[in-house]
This record gives sequence, C-alpha cells and structure tokens, in this order.
Amino acid sequence: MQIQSRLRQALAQEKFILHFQPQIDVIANKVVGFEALVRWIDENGELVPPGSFIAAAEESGLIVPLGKWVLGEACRQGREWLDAGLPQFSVAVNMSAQQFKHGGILETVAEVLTSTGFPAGLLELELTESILLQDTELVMQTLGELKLMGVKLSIDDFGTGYSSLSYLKRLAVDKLKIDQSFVRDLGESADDSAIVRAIIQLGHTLQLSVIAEGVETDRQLAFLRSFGCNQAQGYLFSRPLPAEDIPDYVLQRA
Ligand code: G
Ligand code: G
Ligand code: MN
Ligand code: NA
Repeated sequence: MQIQSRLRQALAQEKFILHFQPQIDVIANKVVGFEALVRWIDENGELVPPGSFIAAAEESGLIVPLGKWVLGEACRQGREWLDAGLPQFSVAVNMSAQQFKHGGILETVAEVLTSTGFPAGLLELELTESILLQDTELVMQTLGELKLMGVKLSIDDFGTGYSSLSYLKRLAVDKLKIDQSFVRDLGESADDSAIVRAIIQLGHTLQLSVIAEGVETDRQLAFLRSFGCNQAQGYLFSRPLPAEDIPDYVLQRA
C-alpha cells in the first residue's frame, strides 16, 4: 500500500503517539516545558519517526488533520499533568506550513483550548522560517490573532532559513530555537560558537527568549550558559519520552 493510504488509515484508527522531550531552564536547572514529537505506530506496531512520514503527510494534505490531532493530544496531555499536580509546564507543538495556509489554524487552536481546558499561555507553537516566509500579510495577521489568544510562538530551527531581521522585529514571536547544527560543534568550531552567541544576543535585543536544541554534552551547556542562553533541550537531559515516563522524570530531577 502507498504510504499516503497507510497514513490515512493510521489517522482514522489513531495509530499515532506523542513523545515529549524536556526543555530545561539553564539558570534554575529546572524542567520548564516539553516539545511534543509525533510517532506513527505502523502495522507491525513499530514506532516510525516523523522524519520518515511528515513529508508524505504534507504532500497528501494529511498533515492538516494529523496536525490537529497532535495539537489536541498535546493539550489533553498537558491538562492531565496539571490535574495530576505536576508543576506548570509549557507544551510545544510543531506546526507545518499547510496548517497556516489552509488549515483553519485559528479555529483549531481555539477549539482545542476550549475542549481540553489547557491554558493558552502554556501552549507554544513552533513555526519554521518557511511558514514565516509564505504570505506575509496573512501570516502576520494569523500570528497576531494567536498572540491575542495568549498562545506563545517560537521559531524552530532558527538560523537555517533566512528570516530578515526587520521581519523578525515585526513578528509577534516569543522565542528562538537555535538549530542543533550550530550547537553540535559548540566550543570546537569558532564559527559555530560565534553564530550561537550572535543568535542569543539578537534574541535578547528583541526581547525574545532563546533555547538551544540538540544539547548533548556538559561542555556545550557550559558555553550556552556563558552566552546567556535561557533554555536547553537535548540528549544531555533526555531523549523524547513517552508521556507515562514524564512524572518520574520530573520527580527524579527535582
Ligand atoms: O522526533 P524527531 O527528532 O525524529 O523529529 C524530527 C522532526 O519531525 C522534528 O524536527 C520536528 O520538526 C518534526 N515533527 C515532529 N513532530 C511533528 C508534528 O507533530 N508536526 C510536524 N509538522 N512536524 C513534526
Ligand atoms: O522539531 P525538531 O525537528 O527540531 O525536533 C528535534 C529533533 O531532534 C527530534 O527529532 C529529536 O529526536 C532530535 N534530537 C533531540 N535532541 C537531540 C540531541 O541532543 N541530539 C541529536 N542528535 N538529536 C536530537
Ligand atoms: Mn521542533
Ligand atoms: Na528544531
């Protein structure tokens, strides 16, 4: 069967699951949020990573209903953690360009927040630079409305696309996520260290918070701290975890 039909069937049968990767405040050394990352449970019960099916979901348009499911499931889970008495965590959800173009994103977000009771201020939408470059007016307006709803916005994989700086200033975003390709050789490559430092300074100048992705070593973390980076995410802290492992993870770190 074609991957598109298999994905369609998986969606109808809810054969997807979210894993959650912790985001750490590097000053307080505390978990402050989680990024939701989708996996497909295939016909053999194997977990298929998003890199193997998101592109197909985008080509077929299935990313719109799948993205809606992800958003609903992430908020439902976030609400469950709140109700279980865990500290307030933000939950970050990856957005695809199509959800912005013709996905009824405003209605979807409003509906999900109402039906789950998850606080808007704890929901963070991760946008790629490609989303921000599509139809400027429409995207600007949509982002403005999301901000009015109280939702937080971040730019994912920052530094790999080409947002102009003036554009960045006009956008209603809250946070930059430094792409892991710049973090990998932090401390080894003078160029990468300079780029990371520059992104952090740029973010802070625009009053944005900055998170580094793909942090794997104490050495990388030490550099990020010395540059004033706010948050970090990566294997140094944890791989993406199934939801049921999160309460223990949080307790063990406290
Ligand atoms: O979990 P993993 O590191 O394999 O994720 C790979 C990429 O897949 C991530 O960079 C992320 O941007 C993308 N991704 C994960 N979950 C989602 C999702 O729910 N929607 C979209 N559009 N992309 C996702
Ligand atoms: O949304 P985005 O594409 O940035 O998702 C992050 C991806 O990076 C996920 O697929 C996640 O599994 C992966 N990842 C997260 N932490 C690390 C890390 O420390 N090292 C590496 N190599 N990959 C990571
Ligand atoms: Mn992401
Ligand atoms: Na990323």
